Amino acid sequence: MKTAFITGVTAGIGEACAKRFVGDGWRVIGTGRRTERLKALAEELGENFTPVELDMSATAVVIETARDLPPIDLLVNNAGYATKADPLQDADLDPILGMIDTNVKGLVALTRTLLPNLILTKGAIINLSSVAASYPYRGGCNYAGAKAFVRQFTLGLRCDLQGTGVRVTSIEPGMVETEFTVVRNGGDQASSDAFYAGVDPMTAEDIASTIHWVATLPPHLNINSLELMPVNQSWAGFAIHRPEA
Ligand code: 8X3
Repeated sequence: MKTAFITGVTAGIGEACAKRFVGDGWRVIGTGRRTERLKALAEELGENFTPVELDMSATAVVIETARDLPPIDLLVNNAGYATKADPLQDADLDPILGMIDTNVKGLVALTRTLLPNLILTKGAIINLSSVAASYPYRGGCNYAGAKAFVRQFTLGLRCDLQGTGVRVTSIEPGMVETEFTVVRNGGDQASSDAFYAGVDPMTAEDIASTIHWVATLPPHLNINSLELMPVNQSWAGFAIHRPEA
C-alpha cells in the first residue's frame, strides 16, 4: 500500500486530495491546524487516514514531525493561503510574514527533512503553486512572490534530485472555489461568493484529480509544472497610468 503525506487537509484541495487518495487505496497521513475538522475527516475516511495536528508556520515542529514519519511515497505540499489583496503600501506586515512562514519556510523545512525518506522510496513531491507565480496582479505581490518561490523551488529541486528517481511537480491553479478567498478576505463569505459568481470556477476535486493523475503516472515520466484555469478565466492586458499633463 502506498503512503501519501498531505499538508492542509482540513479544507479545500488538501481535503479533496485526502479523500481521492484514500478512495484509491492509499494510506494518507494528513496535516492541519483545525482539530475538529481533522477528527471529522478521520471518522469519514477510516483506518487508512492518519490525522496529524500541525501548524506549518511552526518550523521546528514541522521538522520534528517529518523526522518521525514511516516511508512516504508521495509528499503533497498543499498547505498555504493568501493574505488580503491590499497593495503593499497599504498592507499590514505581520500577516504577510506569517503567510511566508507557512507558504515558503514550512514547505522548505518539510521537504528538506523528508528528502532522505523520499529518496529511499523513489517517491514523488507535488507542490501547490499558483497561476500567480507567473502572472502578477494588483494586491498579490506577497502571495505571488511566495508562489513564484514554490514554482522555482520545484524546478530547481528537480535538478538537485537528478539521478535519484524522485519526481517533482509544480501544480499552478487559477480560480478554485474553496475557502481560499474567504480566508484571503478575512472571513467574508459574501465577497468570496461574488468573486466566483458566474465564473464556473474549478473545484477542489478538479485539482485533486489532477494531482492524483500526476502521482500515478509511470515512474519514468515527470510533469514539471502544470497550469490550470477555469475556461472563464484568462489574462488582462498591461495597466498603464497616464498622469494628467
Ligand atoms: C490563486 C489563483 O486566480 O484565484 O492561487 O488568484 S487566483
